[in-house]
Amino acid sequence: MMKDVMDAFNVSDNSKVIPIKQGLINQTYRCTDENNDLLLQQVNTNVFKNPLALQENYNTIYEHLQQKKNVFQIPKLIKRINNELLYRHDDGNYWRAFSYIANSFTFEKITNEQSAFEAAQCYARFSAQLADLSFTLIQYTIPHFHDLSFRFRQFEEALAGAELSVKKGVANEIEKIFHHRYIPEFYHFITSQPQRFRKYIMHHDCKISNILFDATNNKIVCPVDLDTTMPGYFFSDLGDMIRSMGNNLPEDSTRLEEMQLNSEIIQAIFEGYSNEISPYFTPDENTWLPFSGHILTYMQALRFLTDHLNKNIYYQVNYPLHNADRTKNQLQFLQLLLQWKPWPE
Ligand code: GN1
Ligand code: MG
Repeated sequence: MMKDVMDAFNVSDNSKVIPIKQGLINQTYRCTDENNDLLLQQVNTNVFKNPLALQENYNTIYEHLQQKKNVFQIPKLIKRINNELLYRHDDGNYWRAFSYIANSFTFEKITNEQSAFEAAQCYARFSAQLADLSFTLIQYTIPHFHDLSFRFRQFEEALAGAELSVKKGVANEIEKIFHHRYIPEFYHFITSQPQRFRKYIMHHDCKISNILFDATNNKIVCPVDLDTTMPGYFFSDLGDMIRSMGNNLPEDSTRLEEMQLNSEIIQAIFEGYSNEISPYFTPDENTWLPFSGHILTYMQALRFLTDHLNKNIYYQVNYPLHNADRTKNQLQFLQLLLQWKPWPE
């Protein structure tokens, strides 16, 4: 199978193929020979129903960034003969290829405040660079992706359809989701005030591992994994950074008594992000920016819990209670965020 894919992108048979472990969604391999160094990636079509939309968005973003001076260069898409952006294997799977940026590396885990600051600055600059790109040129690769009202409805449906025994096992978590109901209510308020809260093109997956660093000087090269880059509200990117980098434990750790909120890292993220983005945001967005982490952490707990109730149809799991454990972890982190900066009246 791999050979067909390699042939499709003109990768020679004697290339060195290394699987790249990243994320919960796509399968990626690095292929290297004397002439080429590229990433082959299988698109997860359960998640991304329209793989061509991913590729077209990528091209649009790539070309838009090319026109800007002195900004990061994102990896180039490798096209097939006759300019095709995707390869569809006989087994129905879709594959694509990117150039591998030489001498780059990613962090799995944030280690210091300086990198957190720079990563946040990078994601903010990315949105800023795309601020003059018309929304009509970007396709919604996952409709309602960070739409908290929609996520709440999905949760309610999953709850209605779940087996009693499954529900009983996560009764506490279900209760907490309802307890923090004011968060989806605040989201509803945001969406009902279009003058005060606008949309911007956001990355929507701002993990530290989605940033390439230069191995020589440790400077940031560019953000990668642009599949969910599309219009969204002010909280998405900052919120996901706080959620994913501000927690001292991995998002599926069960050692909850050891969980700590890393306030220095969160402050660095906040500064790096808000310094760059504030001029673009409305006064209301700037006021509510510090609560981005609460919204995203709640949304992630909701998504993991929904998937657990649905018996794990979306996220990859290593054991049956994996999504339940992820939910507990995210709810604990939400609790720490609330204690750190109390939600206003
Ligand atoms: C998924 O696979 P990864 O890490 O890029 C998910 C994100 C979640 C994340 C939680 C398309 O991202 O929204 O925050 O898992 N991406 C999609 O680990 O659903
Ligand atoms: Mg991703």
